[in-house]
Amino acid sequence: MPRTAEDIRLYCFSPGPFLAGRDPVALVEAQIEGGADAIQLREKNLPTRERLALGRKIRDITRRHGVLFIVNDNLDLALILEADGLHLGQEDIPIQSARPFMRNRIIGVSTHSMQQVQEAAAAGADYIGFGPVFPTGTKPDHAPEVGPEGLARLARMCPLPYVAIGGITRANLPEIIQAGCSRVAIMSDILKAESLDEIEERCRKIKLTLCSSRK
Ligand code: 3NM
Repeated sequence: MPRTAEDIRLYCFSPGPFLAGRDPVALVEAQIEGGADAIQLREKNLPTRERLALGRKIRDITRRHGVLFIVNDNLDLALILEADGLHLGQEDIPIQSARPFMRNRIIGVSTHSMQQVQEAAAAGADYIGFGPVFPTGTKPDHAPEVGPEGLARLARMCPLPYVAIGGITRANLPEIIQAGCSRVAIMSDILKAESLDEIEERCRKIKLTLCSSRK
């Protein structure tokens, strides 16, 4: 069972823009059944109260399955929901401000350059998200792509567990692994699947590929 950021291989999400009229809890459950190690509550378009209500349900399932539950952006929700971790973007509150509240819980940070990686490490992040590796429609106005080359450079210097993110698919996963990375965060290539079974199956294949790579 994953306990720390170190243990994460497959990092998944609440459905956000990929809900398409389906049950968000079932979508999360399918990803967990397929082997997700962490679920991030990322619902930028939901009003806070609805985000909190969905967060409660996801907290319940992740706890039952022993999967890490991480809240994006909102320290208040992370605390109310007793999340295992908080994920911060470059424009969110700094790690130093969140740390006294999160104490020995996980704090992750989105980074898009080596300088941001170094700053996150110095500020005491437990893991970083690094990307976008490839172009992605999921995050409008994203930073320039770092590419597999950027990821390979990171692999040589990164003092923290890092999760590759942005445009990662089953098709380009070998390039990520080739770059020395064995932790990925994926939204669209999993959540665009039409059925719950297919979501589970995609997760299972990705997880197996990650776990059979050595790093
Ligand atoms: N953060 P998909 S890219 C949430 O670069 C997010 O920090 C990114 O979704 C970053 O797997 C991204 O559909 C979108 O590309 C990930």
